[in-house]
Amino acid sequence: MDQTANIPGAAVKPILKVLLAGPRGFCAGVDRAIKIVELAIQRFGAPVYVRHEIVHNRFVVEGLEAKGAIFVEELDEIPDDGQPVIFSAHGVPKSVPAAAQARQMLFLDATCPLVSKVHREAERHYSGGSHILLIGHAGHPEVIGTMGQLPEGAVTLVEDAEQAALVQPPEGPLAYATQTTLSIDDTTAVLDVLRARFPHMSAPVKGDICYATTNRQAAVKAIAAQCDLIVVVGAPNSSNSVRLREVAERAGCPRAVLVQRGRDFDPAMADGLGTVGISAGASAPEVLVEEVVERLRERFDVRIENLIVAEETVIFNLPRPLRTPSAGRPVAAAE
Ligand code: 0CH
Ligand code: SF4
Repeated sequence: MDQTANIPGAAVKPILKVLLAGPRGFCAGVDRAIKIVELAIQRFGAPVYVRHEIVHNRFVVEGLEAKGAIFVEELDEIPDDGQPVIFSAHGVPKSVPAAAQARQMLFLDATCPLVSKVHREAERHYSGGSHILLIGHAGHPEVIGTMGQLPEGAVTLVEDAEQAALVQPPEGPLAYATQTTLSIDDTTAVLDVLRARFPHMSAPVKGDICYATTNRQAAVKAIAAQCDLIVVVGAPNSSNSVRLREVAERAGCPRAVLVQRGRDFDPAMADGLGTVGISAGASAPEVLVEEVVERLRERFDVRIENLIVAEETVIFNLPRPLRTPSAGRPVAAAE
């Protein structure tokens, strides 16, 4: 019962069902990457440099800046002050640790182990003589990192089904790899075209789209048909978050929006609606989901329900130099 119902003069808020998609928000790779920055600041003192946003979320980045992290896009922005640099969760081309080593910089690699797995598999196929078709989005740091595991010309980027129909890889064996955060349905469409053209193309052992991407998209699909509006909490440069918004609309929700946090969301958007769904990208903290719910409470008598399609128990080890409380300063700490 709405608490304002018995207060004379108080407006009665309309009831709004809010359906929370689960899993949503932080994945194990994001959790690990943020912990690496926090522990590095504790271990080495501020500043700790981070190459690229550790994950694509301003709130996370600003929180780490307040603790002593300095974010840069390239290593040449970092002075030779002996402080460590951390590579973001999205992965880096091989040239980046090589440049760090050449400058005798102390570095820690926060690349998600599932992105590193894609790197290793691409290398394995390449050393077996295959040309690699990489399905992904041009310019995304994960794509730059994966392409940069191999020499120039060893990988051809395929962005969509149209490009899949036109791509002309060199003669000889082929293998494919993908970005970890793609739309499962879009990737299936691209692969259908590629497989029809190149039936002998080798595939990743278990698929490259990660468990977190898979589960978050499945959860959004599960709520989509019941929702009049879906709010995805995430950043516009967060590939997996942008995909969740698209998945929501394609799965039958009439409208889906991407918002960074509560203050960017206008709750009037839900006027006249019965059910609003909420999800969050893998780089969006739960506190930002709570902000959106609070904005809805300003205007509605919110009734929360959860729809959880999978339990997640994945945890990744920290890089070795950060596993023990004080192992001293490593020279180079890639892992
Ligand atoms: O979804 P993208 O790859 O843009 O990255 P994010 O939003 O920082 O989420 C974490 C995934 C990092 C690498 O898979
Ligand atoms: Fe790793 Fe997947 Fe999370 Fe990316 S989205 S950091 S690949 S678990």
